[in-house]
Amino acid sequence: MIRFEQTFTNFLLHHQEKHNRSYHFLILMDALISSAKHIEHYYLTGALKGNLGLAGNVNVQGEDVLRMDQIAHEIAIHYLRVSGRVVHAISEESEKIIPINTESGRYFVYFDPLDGSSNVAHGLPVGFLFGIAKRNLEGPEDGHLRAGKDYIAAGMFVIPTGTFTLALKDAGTWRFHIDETMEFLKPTRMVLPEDSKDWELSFNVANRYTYAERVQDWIEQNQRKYAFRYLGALAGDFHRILSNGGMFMYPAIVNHPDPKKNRAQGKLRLMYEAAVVAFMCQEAGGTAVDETGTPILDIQPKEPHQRTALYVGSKPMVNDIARVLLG
Ligand code: FDP
Repeated sequence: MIRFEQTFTNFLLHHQEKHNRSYHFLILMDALISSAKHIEHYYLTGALKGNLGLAGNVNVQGEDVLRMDQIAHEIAIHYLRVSGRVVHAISEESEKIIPINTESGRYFVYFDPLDGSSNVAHGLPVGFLFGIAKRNLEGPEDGHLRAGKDYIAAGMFVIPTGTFTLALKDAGTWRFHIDETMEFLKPTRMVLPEDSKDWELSFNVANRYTYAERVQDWIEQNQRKYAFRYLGALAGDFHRILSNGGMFMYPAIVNHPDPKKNRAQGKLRLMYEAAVVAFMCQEAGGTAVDETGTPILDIQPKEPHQRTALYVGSKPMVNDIARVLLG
């Protein structure tokens, strides 16, 4: 007997129909899925074709640009453009906001097409993360940058593993798997497990002594209770937390022996990293805060590439560290 699973398209069509929504969002999602499949193709053959190395230039944030970063950015912008549904996009790979269809576009898309650069040379998992907000359809639209609480959806592809996770506002977080025909299938609702037996803690241990003392103390008191996992690519690490529960954190760096290497504002980008996983986490029953204990989804971005510290995962654990952070 052949076993058939529901396709992503079928799932989304039913979702839109049930909530009396337009088809525009489907066209946008089709563009993101086409982008992810295309990026995945380049990534899988990257080592063979020499695409996993440096592009030879440095971006505005002072980081070496990888050839795959450029390819992934170009692919995503192409599909977003032809969708006709995007007002403007913010990409990790472009300093400026990218105007796309400023007249009749309907959505704002904030994305990082290839997140987790230290894994690229090895062909190991990276993420394509995105958040989506909607333009004001009732009145004038000033195009201001949206906080995570104003996203209507957020998701991530873990490339090249063939997994895709999408959170829809007030409708849950869903995981899909790619099949041999490159179709995403089998919607599975993700809910963070309440039972702490499988909870994990995920952070870069090498940074541990550069964190604020109160964070170091919290780690000291809690580390023995949990398994420890760190892949070095937010999408992959957060993928595990969504399944097993626990917490991923990238705290502010305030005690580095070389003060120039401190990152008091945190490392991760608010609009296309932290708010994306915070949105997925909230829809799965979890929560996320920054270094001051403020909910990530409440932070109003002031600029496209704003950074933040991030603590994201199971509510009891994130609330516990938030209490410490709030002092
Ligand atoms: P990367 O810098 O390697 O692109 O901001 C992105 C990110 O990866 C995340 O995906 C990842 O969780 C984190 O930074 C890894 O940083 P460290 O190498 O400092 O641990």
